[in-house]
Parts: sequence; C-alpha cells; structure tokens
Amino acid sequence: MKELQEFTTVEEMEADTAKLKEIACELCVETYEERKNSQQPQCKFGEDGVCCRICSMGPCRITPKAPYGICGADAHAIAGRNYLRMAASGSACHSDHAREIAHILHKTSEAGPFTIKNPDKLIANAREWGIETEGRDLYDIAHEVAEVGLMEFGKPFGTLRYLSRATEERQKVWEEQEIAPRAIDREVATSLHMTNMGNTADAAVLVRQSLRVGMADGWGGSMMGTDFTDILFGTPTVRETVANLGVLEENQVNIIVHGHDPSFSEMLVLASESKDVVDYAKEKGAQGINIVGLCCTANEATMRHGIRMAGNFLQQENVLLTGAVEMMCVDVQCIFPALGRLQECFHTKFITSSPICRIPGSTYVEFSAEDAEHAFEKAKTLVREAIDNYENRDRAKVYIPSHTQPAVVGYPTNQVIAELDGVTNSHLEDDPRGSYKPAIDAIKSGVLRGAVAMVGCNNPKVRADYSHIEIMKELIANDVLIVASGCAAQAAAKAGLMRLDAKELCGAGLRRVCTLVGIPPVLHMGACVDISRMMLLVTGIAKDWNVDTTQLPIVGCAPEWMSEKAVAIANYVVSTGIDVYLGIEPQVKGSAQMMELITEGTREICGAGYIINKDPHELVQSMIAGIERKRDLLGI
Ligand code: NFS
Ligand code: SF4
Repeated sequence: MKELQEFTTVEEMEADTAKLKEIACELCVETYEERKNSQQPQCKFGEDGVCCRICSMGPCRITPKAPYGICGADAHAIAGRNYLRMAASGSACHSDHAREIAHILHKTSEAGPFTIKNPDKLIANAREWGIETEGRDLYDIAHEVAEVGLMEFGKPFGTLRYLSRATEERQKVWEEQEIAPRAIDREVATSLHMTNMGNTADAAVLVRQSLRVGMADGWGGSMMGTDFTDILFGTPTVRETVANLGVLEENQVNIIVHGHDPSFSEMLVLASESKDVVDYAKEKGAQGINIVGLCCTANEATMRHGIRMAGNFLQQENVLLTGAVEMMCVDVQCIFPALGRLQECFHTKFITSSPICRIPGSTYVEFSAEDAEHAFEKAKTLVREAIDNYENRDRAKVYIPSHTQPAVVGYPTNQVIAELDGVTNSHLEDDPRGSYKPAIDAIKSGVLRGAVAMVGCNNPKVRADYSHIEIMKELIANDVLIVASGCAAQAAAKAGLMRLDAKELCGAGLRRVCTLVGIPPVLHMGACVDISRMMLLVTGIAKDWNVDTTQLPIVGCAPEWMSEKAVAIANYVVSTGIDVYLGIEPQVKGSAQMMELITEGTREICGAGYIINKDPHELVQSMIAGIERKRDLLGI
C-alpha cells in the first residue's frame, strides 16, 4: 500500500522562513519581521481606532482626559468613520479591479489577444440583463454586456442588478433596511462623503453604510469581476497543482506572477507557452520556463492553468530571498513596497504593470485595457527578458526550500454542486447546474454538520498560517466541509489539506462524502473576489432548501485578516446573513458602541454579526457551536 505523504506543518514552514531570513541577514536586508519589531509598540490610538486625521485641525486622539476631538467628535464617531473608510477602500479595490476586467471584456475580439473563452456564461449573463442574444455576433454581445456592467459603477438610479440573484427574503431585508447598494462608485463616494469632517457622527449610521458599501463589493464589483473573468478566461475546473516554495525550479527560468488582476498573468502564461519562447529558454541553457504564483493572482492562474503556487501574502519576500527568481511580475494589491529594495540584492527583475500600483525600484511596463491589443506581445518581450536574465543568477545565493504539497483546486460554485451531486448521482439532465439536493441531504442528515468559508490574509500579529491550518484541521475533524479562497486557500494547499487523501484527517461523515465524491475536504474556490461565488453557492442551497441564507449552518472565518478588502468582505458576508468569525480584532476597540454594533447591532439589521476571538482554538469551538445552533433552529 502506498504510504500517506506527510502533511507539512507550520513549524516546517517556519523553519524554511528562518533559513531564508538568514540569507537576508547575510545580505543586510530586512524582512517584515524586523520592520514589525521596529514598529513596536504599535500606536494604541490607531489600534483602537480613535485617532482622527480627516481634517487639518487634527490629528485628534481620544483619551479619558480628552474624550472629544476639536470638532467635538467622540470615540464612536471617530472609530466608526475609520471603520467605514476601511470598508469603502476595500470595496473600491475589488470593484476597480472588476472595472478593469470589464474594460478588457469590452476590448475582446475574434483576433485576440483577449477572446471569449466561456460563451455560455456570456450568453447567460446577457440574458440575465435582458440583452438581445439571438442571431448576434458573440463579440457584439460581449461588448454590450461589458457596457451594461460598466454602467453598474455609476448609474444614477436604482440598485445593483446582481441583487436579484439573492433569496427573496434577503432582497426584502436589504430593501427594508436600506442597505441595498446603488451604483458601486456611489456607495464608495457616499462613504467618503459621510466620513468627511462635519458629516455623520452617529456610529450606528456609519455601520449601516459599511454594510451597504460592502454589498457594493460582494454583490457588485467582486461578483462582476468573477463573472467577467470566467467569461474571458474560462470558468475554472478541477485540476491538480502543487503549492509552497519548493515549486521554484533550480534549472528553469522562474517567473513569479503576484497580485490580483489576472489579465496580465494570463498573457504571461500564454506567452511562456509559445514555442519560440520555450526554444529560446533552452538555447539559453534553461530546461524550461516556470511560471508560479503568489497571492490571489496565484489562485486565479492555478484554477485556470494549474500554475503552481509559491505561496501566500507573508511569503512574498521569501520567494525573492530564494535567489532563484528571474522576474517578479506584479499587478495590483497586497504587494509589499519592500520588494523594490529587496530585488536589488539579487539579479531579479521586478516588473510593475498597473498605473494603480507603481513601486520605486521596479521597472514599469504598463498593461491596461487601453492597450489590450499589444498585451500578448508585451508579455512575450517580458518573458524573453526573464530568459535573458537566467544567466545572471548567482548560484551561490540560491536556496530553494524543499517543501511542496500536491493540491486539487478549482471548485467554482457549479463545480462544487456538480461534485456533491455525485453523492447520490441525482444529477438531472435538464438542470445543467446540478442539484443542490445531495448537499442539502448531507447537511440535513448530519453527515455534514455544516460548512465554513475560510478566507483572508496572513497578518504578522499572529503566526503565519497557524490559525488557518489549526482551524481547518479541527473543522474537518468535526465533519464541517470547508470552502476556501485567497491566502487561506493557499495555507490549506501548503499544508496538504487540498489533497484527496486529506480525508484521513476528517470525521467519519465528511470522510464518507470525500470518498464518495472524490473531493478534498477543503475546496479551493479561488481568489478573494471569488467569495462572491460562495455567496451564490450559499444562496443556491438556501433557495433549494426553501430557507433564507441566514438560517443555514454555514459561517465565514477570517482568522488572519489584514486588508481593508477583508473589512469590505466581512460586511457583505454579514449582510448576506452569515456570521463572520475573526481572529484579528477590527480597529474599533476604543469605542464600546462600535464593538457592540459590529458584534450585535448588525444582527438586528441583517441577522448576522462578527464573533471575535484571538485564540484560534476558542474561535473554532465557537464556530462549531454557532453551526450547531443553526442546526437546532432548523430542527435538524
Ligand atoms: Ni484577499 Fe488576495 Fe491575500 Fe488578503 Fe491579499 S492576496 S484579495 S487581501 S493578503 S487574502
Ligand atoms: Fe479632529 Fe474633528 Fe478634525 Fe477629526 S474631524 S481631526 S476629530 S477636528
């Protein structure tokens, strides 16, 4: 019998990081750990959310002795405004990314380089929006869908189109509670307006707007980003890949794609596959071209091409420290400016590509929708430059940690359902989406206790990946199925939890489901924008069950979050009626009212809120208790 491959532990990953840090020390460069130490103690006012610098009378800081800012704003107003600004910025990030994708969709043509890979999804989206499809050229339809999508950002009247995908009950809640988002940009602008000096000082109102601007992301920008990306580059399907730093190759040209917007990385992947480029690499003495990913660009590329994943957020410096990277290509978001300095210690070329993300120390090669026609040629030139750079690699500086784990990835909503449908093979011919019934039956019978969406980042405030992995292991041991995205998904992949044989770590029920269906217990659903897929998955289950999303034994968890995007996400997940378990405290602690509003107050608006606990073991216990409570209420 084949022996079970070991799972990779957090300690082993930490040992790899320590070894790479030694290299950094020898080279006299710092990493995030030194910078974190040099920031200690971190500002308590900032940590508690009670520092205000939104006008030049300030900065004002709230203390017992100074309970009001110069204008009279109290801790609740200040913490509330800061919190809403985080949500608005997060929403802007995902949505602006989606806008760029929409512009790319608008630039598609038969001749390429950007084409339509999923015409069925395009047609479905067009029909949903009442766009004529009969007898029309595919690309005409695509351009109109893109235009209608782009109007969602700034339309003067009405609420977002995608809201109609939710359950009737949800739509009613959003309408009645006045959190149904209007145009995406409007919610972002309104949030900035409300938090400007001399505007809203009522924390409850600020929290309500946080929900609304979050919704503009999850049921607006992110959902569009995901849909349009599928139309352009294909809906992901199940495929095998490998994760962790060991995916870097000693004898190949290593190119890293890092960031979020997949249109740049798609071109690089295609360019690296063209025969003349591959031949050129061989001519230059390399065995091949190895494109690997970091952060959400890795998730996008792995789900569509099986591109291997070098790691998640806190591994970005590690990747460069291996000394084996010819080129690091980044697009937008979650990119350490530190990379600009770090690459100077190596032969690595650091390429920035977006006007949104310009970093000193990088070479800027713009990739944008305006210049879509030349994207492929530009990508080819870059790959050739990376190949030219291969001979400059200083072998004495190279250290590639050996850890890798195989992973099965690529479970968008319909794939999850189609796979779970395999439990009873009740898949109906005339229902292309597959039936949610087997999934519902598995939950009803208790074979599955419920599901958790594991999402979010790494944060140096806690051990990298420790909370993710501990929580996931405990959940699957308790028969809770996991869908994962973003850096949480990569933590799972690096640990081995996306292997089919990870079912050995599961409780009897989940193990049976995994065996019958042939899925790993942690399902990779993609990048953070793909959390919108999770919303649709939960909605589909709720509709077939004839309940509202808030009643399901399903929760969200971001144990190591750090980004403003996570605040936007948490707000739309809560708006969808799903509790969110956080391992890092939101920066509002200086206001008891804000703490109460985000943990309890939102329950009166949309039936869900945050549960915050810095101890991952306690967090997972409260999550399981929360799932069981929902089951009791459903009488199952
Ligand atoms: Ni999500 Fe993706 Fe990672 Fe966090 Fe950053 S990569 S959009 S924000 S750090 S999970
Ligand atoms: Fe101070 Fe008020 Fe200005 Fe904020 S808005 S900096 S609390 S004066």
